[in-house]
Amino acid sequence: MAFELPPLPYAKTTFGDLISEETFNYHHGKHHNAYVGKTNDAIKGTDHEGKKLSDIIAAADGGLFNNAAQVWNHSFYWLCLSPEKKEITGELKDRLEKSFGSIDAFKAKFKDEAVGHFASGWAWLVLDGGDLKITSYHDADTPVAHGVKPLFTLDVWEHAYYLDYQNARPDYVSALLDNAIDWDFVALNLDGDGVSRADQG
Ligand code: MN3
Repeated sequence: MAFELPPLPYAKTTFGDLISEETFNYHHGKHHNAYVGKTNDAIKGTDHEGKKLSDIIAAADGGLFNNAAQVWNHSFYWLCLSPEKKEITGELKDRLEKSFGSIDAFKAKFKDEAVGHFASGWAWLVLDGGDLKITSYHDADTPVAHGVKPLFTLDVWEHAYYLDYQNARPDYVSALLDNAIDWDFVALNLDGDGVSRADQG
């Protein structure tokens, strides 16, 4: 069965100035949708047809890897966002404080990684072994291909923020980190396998 563009888990108009409806129209409706279409085109009639998205990411390289990884990364990213401001609580709060010193210090370090990442890519909070780590990967690259558990991501490709923030990536990262992250979803990933949240097939 072909992969599908997953519906957004909220209405496109609910983020106000943080993420505009126009950004969702392009980012979800055109960019993410194009990665889905190109992945389906690339696997048609090959051994990859019928496989899970995560298994294709693990096995593929080149264009198929890039498109399949972008399908997964975007599906995961939408789940990390919330139109309602949420607080970091419970076990996630405890572990972030233990790993980074405080919630403010975690956010500052994540922002440094996301803003400092050169050109296109993704900033991530992952579980590596038992340790919480902040990292980033270039272009389409994804924790799915690196054996670490994804907990949270921000898309730092220009298409994620240019319509709303122009070239001001720091403003996009700060605005979302402080106002638009579903920390309940992030906390859920501490116990789940992470990858399955956005897998298909
Ligand atoms: Mn994107």
